[in-house]
Amino acid sequence: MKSISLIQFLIEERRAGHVNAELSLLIEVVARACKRIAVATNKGALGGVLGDAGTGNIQGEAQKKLDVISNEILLEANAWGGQLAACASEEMEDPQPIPDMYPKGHHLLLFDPLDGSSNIDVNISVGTIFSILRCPDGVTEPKAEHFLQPGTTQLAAGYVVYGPATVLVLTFGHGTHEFTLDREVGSFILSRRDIRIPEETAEFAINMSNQRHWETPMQRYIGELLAGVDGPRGKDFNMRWVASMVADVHRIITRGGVFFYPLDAKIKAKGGKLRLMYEANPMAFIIEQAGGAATTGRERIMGLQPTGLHQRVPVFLGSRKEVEVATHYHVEADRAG
Ligand code: FDP
Repeated sequence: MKSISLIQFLIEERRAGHVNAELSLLIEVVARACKRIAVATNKGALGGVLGDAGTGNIQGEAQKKLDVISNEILLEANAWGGQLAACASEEMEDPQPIPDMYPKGHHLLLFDPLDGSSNIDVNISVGTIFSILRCPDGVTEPKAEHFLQPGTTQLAAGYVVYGPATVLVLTFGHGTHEFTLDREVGSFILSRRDIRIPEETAEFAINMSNQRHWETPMQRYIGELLAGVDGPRGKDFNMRWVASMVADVHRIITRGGVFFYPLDAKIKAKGGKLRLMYEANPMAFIIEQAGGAATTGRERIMGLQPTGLHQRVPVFLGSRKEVEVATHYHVEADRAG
């Protein structure tokens, strides 16, 4: 079979009118930066990149050295290319403007440079998540408010999982596609086109240690899955939890399943655990484009009007029918008051 590189794929998609030149170049630049992050993560202890950076991000979370390195790689790679008006990252409170010495483009890039950082030091898969928006017309110096666009307006979204293989999963609204990094050649090669997530599943991902803090409908839903073949669902469910969202989502993209980070009493004041703009929205776009569903447990994630760059939301995503059942339980409980 003739292999198709990411660059070839993007050229073909440009010819089909699915992506414009500036956006396809931006995707290439992000993918190139992720190759450098893959090299850094692969070096592990030998690269002196493990452990804490000794700093905290704006959300009060301890930063790992690789969080900081990955953030710098993405910022540096994207500063000079001329496709961006500004960048925003989990690791920075405010958007980063494009330095005056470089030309500015029409896009806004948001990213979580290294998701699942608690897994870095134990050699478990981590990843990068990104979302691309259009910079509003006439805005030359984008501020946080210009990034606050609903997920439905995303032009592209993707993630790279740094696992046994480095894999890029990408959408720009015409299906979800997977590319695997050929390390010898240094290119991402198309490995799955138009991925489809099975509608039904018997596998779920959730941090069960939070169970006692969940809301009643979540307790009910997971309780029914755990009851298995003897319970109301009439089948046994299996559980998987990597604690790297990228790895858990990649499993779902590969063989179906559902992922939940619901509201619980500990995180209620914050609105949830995962960040809307650079975790939930891009993952929701990728999942929906593969035929799955993504909600907050109450409404479609991509329909939310964002209120803050670092806003958090509950996340339910994956195989459509299962997300629908869990969401229905929450909506029904709210209606019953
Ligand atoms: P992390 O904080 O390690 O970056 O993005 C947040 C995230 O990881 C997700 O990748 C992961 O799914 C989740 O948090 C893990 O949460 P728990 O610590 O509750 O397991």
